[in-house]
Amino acid sequence: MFGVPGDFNLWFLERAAPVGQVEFVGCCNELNAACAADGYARLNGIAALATTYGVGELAALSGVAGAYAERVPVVCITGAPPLSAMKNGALLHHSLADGNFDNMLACYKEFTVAQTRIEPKTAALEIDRVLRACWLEKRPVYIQLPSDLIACEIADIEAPLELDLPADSAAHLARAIASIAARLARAERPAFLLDADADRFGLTDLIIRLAEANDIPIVSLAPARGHVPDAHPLSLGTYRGAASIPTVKEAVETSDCLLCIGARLTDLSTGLFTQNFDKAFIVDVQPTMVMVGDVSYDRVSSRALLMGLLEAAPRRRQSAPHLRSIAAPARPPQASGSLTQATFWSFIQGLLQPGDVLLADAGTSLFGAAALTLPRDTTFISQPIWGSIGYTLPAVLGSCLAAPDRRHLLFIGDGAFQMTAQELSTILRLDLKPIIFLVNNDGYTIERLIAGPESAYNDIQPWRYSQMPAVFAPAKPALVRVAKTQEQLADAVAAAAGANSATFIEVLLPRMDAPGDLAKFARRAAEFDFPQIFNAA
Ligand SMILES: Cc1ncc(C[n+]2csc(CCOP(=O)(O)OP(=O)(O)O)c2C)c(N)n1
Ligand SMILES: [Mg+2]
Repeated sequence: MFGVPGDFNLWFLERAAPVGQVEFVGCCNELNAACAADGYARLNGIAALATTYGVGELAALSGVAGAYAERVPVVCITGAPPLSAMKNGALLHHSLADGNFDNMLACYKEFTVAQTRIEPKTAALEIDRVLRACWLEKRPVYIQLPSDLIACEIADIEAPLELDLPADSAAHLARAIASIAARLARAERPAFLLDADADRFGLTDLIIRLAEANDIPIVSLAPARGHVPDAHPLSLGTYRGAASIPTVKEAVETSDCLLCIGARLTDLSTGLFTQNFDKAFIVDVQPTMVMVGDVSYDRVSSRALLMGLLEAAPRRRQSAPHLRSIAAPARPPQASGSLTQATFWSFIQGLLQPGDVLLADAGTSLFGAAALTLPRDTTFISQPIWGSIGYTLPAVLGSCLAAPDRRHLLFIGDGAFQMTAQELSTILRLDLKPIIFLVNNDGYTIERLIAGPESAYNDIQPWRYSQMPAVFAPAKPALVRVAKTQEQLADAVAAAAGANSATFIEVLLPRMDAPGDLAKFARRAAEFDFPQIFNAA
């Protein structure tokens, strides 16, 4: 449980921590706590956020919305004023002093899948209802806990929380399986198109088994990066609409049976809506329903459907090996010279190890990291939909706590770092050991590529980043380096391998340099956002 205490939640924290099953991690602010909970839940399945009424919970809201958009289960618990005071409309601190105590819950209603204000009579039922929704829908929920209810006792809990999905409709399930199996039998070019849901609902292994049994190639959308190992013979790569590599584009766009798992065709996932496939060939698998062409089957859970297909689908003869574009082996970086985006990411490629957790913040970091070939068992954490800069620094706090034995590599821009920098102090306080690459390119480069390359609004105050670890945690060890050249980067990384502490490497990159085809993407984003200005030009 990540959060910040406040008078209305103090006794909740007092009671919750000694239970011994929940560790409370105090963060510097609530936005960071929400992102840390999100990072933790991505690896360990679920996390909680504890805030105080009004000031705390509203500060967390962007992080909670991010968890909603990216489909991450976080239980948000707010300590609220005493029930009686709220019912009487008392003019309290942390409220608008207008007697309204419904506004916070109303805000959270927009960004969570279930909400409740705990009252004595319904507490047991309501807490279970909301936790169940969080787990089953893999999205945030909101529990408002009035401070005076902390002494309220409920009857003993007799059975563990029921966490099964509501029963499927056997008839719908059977018809959906038969219909998809028939399509698969006819199909000459079936393909899987995976989104984040495949991972969130624990379906990836099942999908791989189904793909192997039927020789179906697998393509991922950006949010599913890293879920299927890049080295798997059936894994073709990431679909990005017109910007996809030819093998991926062809597999998806000429497929006559495209098995989409939770696919959300967002701007970033489709290279700005340049996808080109026929709806008639789509099987759209959602958590509790499936659309086959234009026929929908509700009360069909994705797991039961995939299991059914594994049994029912006719085994296809192994076809010729799928044309995969194997990433060119990373060129060993030249030994000398100033770093560029190209030489930096090529160096990072050579650094990756199986089992790494990679986090990449929005900005050039996400575009550079997304193009890496990932070794097996890599977890890739980013916010390709919500895209809130600064998310990854608190997220690495959460991911390190969730998987302390794995190596965590964070790539974050200077602009993003300035958003949530304080959480470096919590990372150091807890003796966590991520390797942080602070990509310092003197401001908001990704925005400069879209508009205003020289405009002051894309400038930021340069901080002396390498002194931050000492400022935030003077008594804690941290390996700190600044790398402007490839030798310095290589030295820093070699030192990190032997360091028994967090590593903080400030990497100096040119102001307008961008990885891969980001510059092209940025031009197209400008045309999309400001058509009157950029299409006319
Ligand atoms: C919370 C939030 N505020 C503003 C933005 C808009 N925004 C997107 S990218 C960006 C600049 C990122 O700069 P930096 O982190 O330095 O990355 P760079 O592209 O320079 O490597 C901004 C301000 C955002 N995505 N999120
Ligand atoms: Mg920058």
